Amino acid sequence: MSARKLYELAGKRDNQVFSPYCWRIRLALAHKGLAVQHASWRFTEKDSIAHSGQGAVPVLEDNGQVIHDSWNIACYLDRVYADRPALFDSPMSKGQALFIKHWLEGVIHPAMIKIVIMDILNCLDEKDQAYFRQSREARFGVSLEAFEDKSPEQLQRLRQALAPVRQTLKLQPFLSGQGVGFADFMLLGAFLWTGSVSDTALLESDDPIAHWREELLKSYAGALEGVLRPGF
Ligand SMILES: N[C@@H](CCC(=O)N[C@@H](CS)C(=O)NCC(=O)O)C(=O)O
Repeated sequence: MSARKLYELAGKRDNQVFSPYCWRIRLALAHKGLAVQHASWRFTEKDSIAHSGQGAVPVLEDNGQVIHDSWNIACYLDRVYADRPALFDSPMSKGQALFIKHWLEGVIHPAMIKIVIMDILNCLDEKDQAYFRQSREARFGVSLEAFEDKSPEQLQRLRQALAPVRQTLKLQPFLSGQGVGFADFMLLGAFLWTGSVSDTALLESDDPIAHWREELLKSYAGALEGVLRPGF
């Protein structure tokens, strides 16, 4: 058995993984060429990750260490496996990736979740549905049905919010520059999250971001095999 284990959020099926934060780490491990055993986890299985001292995934076990939080895990992987391909190629790029993390989580995820909230609910294991509804309705202050917005205007708001990515990709192949880095995995994680639960097209097919996404999906196909929704 691998000494490395990643707990990832799953839906009805064990291989229906969809958390944006877990995708980041699945991609980061693949980038570093580190083998890992995947453990499917549901929201209501708090006991199985209690040893991490909190209740959210991803959680990584690695040679006796238990690390949680995708950003912390990425920093840990780059520190401990510094001889492998980098997630951040300098302290400065790490600092800038931290800005991208907060921009994604503060601007892009919220714009996306309004579009796919009911798709997320529908993909969840039965035992998670009541927990998800109750915790998210408390967070958003309205019913999930009232929160959902699949209107063309909401899609447009998301596409406009992604303009800095489009501008960046006109001048360089990746968010991280000339090579792929954790900033790319954080954005790709957001698209894998929405694409794993929903068939709503968030990008137009001629969007340069769609091209970037396709290229990365091809490069990391091995890590995504068996867990991508058919047709993604
Ligand atoms: N800041 C954390 C966020 C992790 C997180 O929110 N994970 C969600 C799954 S997408 C979770 O496990 N939530 C537990 C819950 O809602 O009870 C990270 O980057 O890893």
